[in-house]
Amino acid sequence: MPDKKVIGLHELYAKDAIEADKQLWGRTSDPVSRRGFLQKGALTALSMALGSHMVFAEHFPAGMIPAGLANSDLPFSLPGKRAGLVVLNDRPINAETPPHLLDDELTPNDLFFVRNNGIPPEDIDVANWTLTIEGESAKQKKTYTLAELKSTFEHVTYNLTLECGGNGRSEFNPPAKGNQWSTGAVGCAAWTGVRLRDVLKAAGVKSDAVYVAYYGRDTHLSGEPGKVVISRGVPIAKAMEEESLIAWAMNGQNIPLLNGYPLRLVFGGFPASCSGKWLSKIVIRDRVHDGPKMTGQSYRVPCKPVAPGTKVPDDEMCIIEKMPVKSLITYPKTGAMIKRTARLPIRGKAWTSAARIKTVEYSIDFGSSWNPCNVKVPTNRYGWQGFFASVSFPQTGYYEVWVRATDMEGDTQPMLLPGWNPRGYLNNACHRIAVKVS
Ligand SMILES: Nc1nc2c(c(=O)[nH]1)N[C@H]1C(S)=C(S)[C@@H](COP(=O)(O)O)O[C@H]1N2
Ligand SMILES: [Mo]
Repeated sequence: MPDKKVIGLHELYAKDAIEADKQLWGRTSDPVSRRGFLQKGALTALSMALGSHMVFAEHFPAGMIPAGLANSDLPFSLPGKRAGLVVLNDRPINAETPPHLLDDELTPNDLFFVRNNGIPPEDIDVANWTLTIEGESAKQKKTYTLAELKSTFEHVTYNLTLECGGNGRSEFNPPAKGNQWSTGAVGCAAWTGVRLRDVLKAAGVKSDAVYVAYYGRDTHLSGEPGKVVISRGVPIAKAMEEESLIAWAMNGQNIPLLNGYPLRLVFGGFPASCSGKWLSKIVIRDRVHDGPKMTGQSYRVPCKPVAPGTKVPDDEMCIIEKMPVKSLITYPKTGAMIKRTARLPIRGKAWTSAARIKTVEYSIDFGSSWNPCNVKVPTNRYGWQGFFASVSFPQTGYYEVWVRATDMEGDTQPMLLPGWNPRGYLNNACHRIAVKVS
């Protein structure tokens, strides 16, 4: 087990002063005027994070965050989100979570990445929010208010990982157009709602049903009223899985506005683009859905591998369904420094669309040899799994810690970039961090 007292950087960034005080000093005190002693574990973590020993630690004001750890001073104003997210774009809003801020077992709502294709709805009237089920393959059309939805169907909660299909795009060469996500278009939350299949069954699913798709209440960037921003879907079998949700809560709270308040779909294991936000309509289709961003090259990869830079005609592009196995090192941050004699605790998350993660391994010799990590048991399928290990280094110098996850299907992560594709999807190459040992 990792040392419980080793405090993740995210926790230092995350908590308010009083909370940070408790974490660092083991007691509550006035954050500005009181002083106390850093606990040994906290000091180790701090020193590691700072890259050197904190001299005069006993004089460091309780609750204050060391300047060496302070994030940028840029004003940060995404509603419901915390400083530390990296904003790629503000119209539409796109923001990703740096790896060290994904260290929590479940991603806090205010750190969950945002991928918007349009503008979130304004003036949401929750009391009058409705969800309609219809489509060629629906036996009848049904409309529910939020209250009706909540009182009609069984409530369930699952830990579900959402990852944008374009996560990791920034590494592809030749580059792909679109948001240049590095590693942070991913998060895992406990989602509460009703099962999509219960709601579909209540409307009645005809035997010719092929696809289930969504419409949301966000507005197109053009401002054109009624113009659909994005309308994607999943094959009927995916819609019928027990973990496929229509959710109104995330980690026990309302879903943040930017993540789809008050209602969204959540499908673990599929590209997050299938998980429609600000959900207002579900259609049961008798064909593969053909809404905006479902056709052409969107969220598709070449059906057969192509050479980097190849132009691929639409009819040779296949819809992305299952997301590949992947992992992230969430502690320490890249650039960590450590003494030769110390062991470096590492932690991270691994996820897959398969039943679960089988193994996670780390390498300190650029993939020549691999050592096992301890992997936590998932609460349910599609919830990410924490892993940890304690790493020692044979001599001083520069190292990289690489991590590789393998799932129950036997699929594993490539060390180098996987297949190039025109839109830059599905990069599940091993995550790596730099470590300096002195
Ligand atoms: N209505 C609507 N739903 C949407 C989107 C959107 O722009 N509008 N973006 C999709 C994409 S591409 C992704 S990756 C996920 C992102 O979910 P998040 O912003 O909650 O992280 O939402 C999906 N659902
Ligand atoms: Mo996405």
